[in-house]
Amino acid sequence: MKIQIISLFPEMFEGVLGNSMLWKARDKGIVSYEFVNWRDFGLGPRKQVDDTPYGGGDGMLMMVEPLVAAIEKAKANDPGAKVLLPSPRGHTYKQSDAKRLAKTDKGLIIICPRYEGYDERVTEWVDETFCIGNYVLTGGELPAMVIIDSIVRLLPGVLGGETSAEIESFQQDDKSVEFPQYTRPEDFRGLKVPQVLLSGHHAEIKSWRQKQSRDRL
Ligand code: 4FV
Repeated sequence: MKIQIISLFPEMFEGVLGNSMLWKARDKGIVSYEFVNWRDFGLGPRKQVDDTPYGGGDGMLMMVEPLVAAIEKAKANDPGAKVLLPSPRGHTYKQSDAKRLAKTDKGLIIICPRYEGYDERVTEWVDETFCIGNYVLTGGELPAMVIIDSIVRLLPGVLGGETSAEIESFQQDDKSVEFPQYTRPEDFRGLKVPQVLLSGHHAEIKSWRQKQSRDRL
């Protein structure tokens, strides 16, 4: 899977994409991360990429021209890629979206907004807009990292035990959270591991775990 990231701050991704599973996935050739710096498409001598909002209002907006130029550059690299835009105006991003996007054989182009937002006309070049939560961030880089992490870990060959993704939270229905889990020691400062988990009775363990799984609060 080719993942292209359009950002003014590509260096922000080094720590996240350069470590652990996301790095191993790249190392195994399962995914590639490429950056398109949309400053390169800025207008005029000062490579302008933002401007004041029509109709007034505080702050600056991302201009449509530099951004569409950056998207078209990324599309030229991967014509079939899906263009994703993290934004508070988007659909709430869920595990089912991660599963669906991980299953597509298409590449991804993820835009990372900055400033107060973007010129709405850019959405003509966007396939899906996602909101990762009802709070406001300084930029789209963190939402992009969240989306990338949630998709890449589902790609075949990334997670160690292939099955582990199946039993985890939100996997079946975007709302059920997985059962609580324990590991050594059996007794930590008087806090004991539930006896059933030490019993070896798999059927009892299975039903205990089902009872413990619940919908997210
Ligand atoms: C956001 C979110 C988010 C809004 C203005 C970036 C910021 C700034 N994106 N889910 N919540 N974006 O807060 O996706 O440009």
